[in-house]
Amino acid sequence: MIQKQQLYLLNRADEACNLLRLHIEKGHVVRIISHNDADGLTSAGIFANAIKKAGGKFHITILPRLRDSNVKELNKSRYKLFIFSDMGSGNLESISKLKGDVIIADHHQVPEGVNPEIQVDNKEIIHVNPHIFNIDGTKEVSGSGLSYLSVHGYEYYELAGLALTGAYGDMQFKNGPQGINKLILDEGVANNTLVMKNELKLAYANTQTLDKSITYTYTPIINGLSGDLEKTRIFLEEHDIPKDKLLHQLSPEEYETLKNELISINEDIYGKIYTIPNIRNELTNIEEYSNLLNACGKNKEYTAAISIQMGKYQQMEYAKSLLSKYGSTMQNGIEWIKREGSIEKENIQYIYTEDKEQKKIAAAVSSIGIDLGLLPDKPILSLMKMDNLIKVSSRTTDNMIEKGVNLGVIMNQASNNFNGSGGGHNIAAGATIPANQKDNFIHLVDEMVEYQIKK
Ligand SMILES: [Mn+2]
Repeated sequence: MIQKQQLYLLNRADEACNLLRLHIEKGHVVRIISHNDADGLTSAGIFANAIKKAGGKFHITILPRLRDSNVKELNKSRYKLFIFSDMGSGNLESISKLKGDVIIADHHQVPEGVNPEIQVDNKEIIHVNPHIFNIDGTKEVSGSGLSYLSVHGYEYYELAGLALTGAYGDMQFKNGPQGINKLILDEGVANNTLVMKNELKLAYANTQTLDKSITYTYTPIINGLSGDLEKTRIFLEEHDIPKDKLLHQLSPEEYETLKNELISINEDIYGKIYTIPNIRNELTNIEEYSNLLNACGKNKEYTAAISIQMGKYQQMEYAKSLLSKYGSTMQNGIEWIKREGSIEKENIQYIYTEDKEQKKIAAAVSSIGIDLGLLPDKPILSLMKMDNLIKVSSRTTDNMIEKGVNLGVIMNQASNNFNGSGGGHNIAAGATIPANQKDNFIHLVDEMVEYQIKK
């Protein structure tokens, strides 16, 4: 059943599709600007695939963060249609000054006090954002889902897999797909472009040997094994399961043993997985696909990430090596959290790093640290030093959201207070601040969380 609010959003996305079609028919090169995480990369991949299939041309730029200066720079070019995906809702004013038509497919919160319905006389700006229609953009649809909806008029249902891959990357699958994500899943299943099956939910199962696959699994947590390669190897040895095989290479007996043993640790380890049929083995599992793209993004290998999505696999082996390295860097990150913990304030906690490898995984391990019980359940900031700036990534849990915490609002307001910038979702948000304001920023965020909880 499609709800009324969802229908409004779908109608808005259809307007975007009509505008895109118009520009493709006129032979315009479409300018796509998207985010560097798995969600942003699949958002760009969905638009790129759709435009190519429809006979059009595109030019993609992937950015870690959209600044007003990036938007200004775009005005020097003569594109007639700009698409911002998984970003843009935080930069409506500068985007409204662009000379061409605009589609924004973004699920981030619009900053407080800004009207999301921008109207400019001489051009079209179509803002496809769930928050405008009171739909939860944190759980029910991601940038990739909105991108999928924005090309939905073309009926390229084979892109449903990428839509869910991005949503997974933004951690929208904690309780299975909901809302718009569920609609996309159902549509994919109905068109045989997505398949659901019951399977062990091991990370990287199609690309990593079992010992690593189990160690690198954090959703769900396998207590005693997640993040601990040594204990995982002992566990496999004890049960006569070869550590250097891939999951699908196990004999039926070995598979049954592994399945039962893992279920006895955490029953959530066996359940529904979402797969894309008729694609290379490494990309069948949307979770693994998402991790692969994320690893490319973290290493700024955007061309690899986009070309793999377009079915060009020259850089696949390289992408897999990045994924493998990412897995071991994550594991080192868990060791780091185990060893040093976080620095606790009254209402929040934080970790700080200047190390290049740790910066890649700080945000991810901070929330896993909470899931593993290594860290307390308080909102966590990961502070990463970049020259004169500090990049802040903040995460919290559903439990804290229920108590009133909204990190998107806090990152936006607290960073503005120190001449920085920021925003995002209630559960995960980011900011950039001048390095010399670190302690003041932490103090302010601590107070703001206290205020939100007490309100
Ligand atoms: Mn996103």
